[in-house]
Amino acid sequence: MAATNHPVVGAPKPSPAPADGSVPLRIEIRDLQSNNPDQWNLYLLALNAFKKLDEKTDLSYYGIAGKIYLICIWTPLTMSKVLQASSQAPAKPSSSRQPRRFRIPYWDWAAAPASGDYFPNSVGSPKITVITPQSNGKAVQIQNPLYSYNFRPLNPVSGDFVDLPFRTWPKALRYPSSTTSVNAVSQEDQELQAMTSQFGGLQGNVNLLMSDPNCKDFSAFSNHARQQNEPGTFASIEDICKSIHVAVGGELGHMSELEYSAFDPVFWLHHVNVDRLFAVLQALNPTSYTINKRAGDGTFVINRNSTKTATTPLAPFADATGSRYWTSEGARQTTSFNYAYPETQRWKFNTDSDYQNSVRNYVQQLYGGISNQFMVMSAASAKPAAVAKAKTEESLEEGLGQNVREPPVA
Ligand SMILES: [Cu+2]
Repeated sequence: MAATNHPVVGAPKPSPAPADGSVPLRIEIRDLQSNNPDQWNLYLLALNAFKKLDEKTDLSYYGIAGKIYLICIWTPLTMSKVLQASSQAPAKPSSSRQPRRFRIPYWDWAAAPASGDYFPNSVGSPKITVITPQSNGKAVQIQNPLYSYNFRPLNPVSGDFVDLPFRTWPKALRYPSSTTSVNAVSQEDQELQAMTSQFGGLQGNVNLLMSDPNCKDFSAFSNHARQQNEPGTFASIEDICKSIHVAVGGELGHMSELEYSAFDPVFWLHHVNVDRLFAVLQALNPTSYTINKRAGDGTFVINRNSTKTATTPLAPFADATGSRYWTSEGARQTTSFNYAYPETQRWKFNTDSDYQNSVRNYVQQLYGGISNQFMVMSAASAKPAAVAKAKTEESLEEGLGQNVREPPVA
């Protein structure tokens, strides 16, 4: 592959740009599916088209999944932009599908799903229903682009797939039925079981990250390096992130192995959610977004023992110029990349404290299940709890409302 720097600029702004500074939202996958069938359809068609791009090109699914897996947080940006481009084609000629408003969805594995599918049905099914440009408005079944990735061709001599059994499997697998057979299949019931049984712990850990004073510092909530040396600091996003990889992939499933994880399409839904949790944490702790530290061993873009700060270039992620790199300072706000989350619609609030209250309400509503019940049971605090709950529902409605209120489709 050519050593080209592809600028990371995010999906395009809606045109004309809204006067209030709002940007389109990334929506939870189950909400996107049930609240916005048209964008959902667009997503599946775009992902399908994207996965068929020539594996030899940098910006194919294969090119991105195989080469950029190293830096989990940034890959969905790249992915979102490319998916956006793919979404243009199936949308034509109907402009009402609003491909410019399409944003890659996330899978919130720490919030209780209304339908009880702790692993989304839409990701675990081999087939899925869509309306294609050729199907005359009728729903037809296709191979589900969220289910797996078929290697075309599998190329074991390229060096990408040097490990057995990965170099023999023609597609990405979850809980492979055999670790030696070329014909292994995914065992979907197992990741559903794992996600269901681990749900309570995941929800509690996310709540802890968002609420515990020990987790207010970026170095504490972002990674587990600190945990080893400083007892008393617990869950980090990195720890939670890893546990999802393993719960979804199972033994020798693609998600469980760093080098191969991005070939399972659920990787992107998962990492968009990690990006979202960072955005929420930053909203709650706006001055804590970087670590000034010596780099230790270094990497292929970071010199050994060099000091990293908020203005250190984040190679290889080039900005719009194509020749300079993003920095932590420059990449603080997701709005710089033309997207936000239901929780992080800053433009709706007059003051920082109103905004933070709303974010805290979201966190309580989504992840604070147990403490919420406790408060309601206590007579003294029943009223404040009820007020907080009502406020939260209002904010949630506002959050999802943008998606729901989009102009009706033709
Ligand atoms: Cu990851």
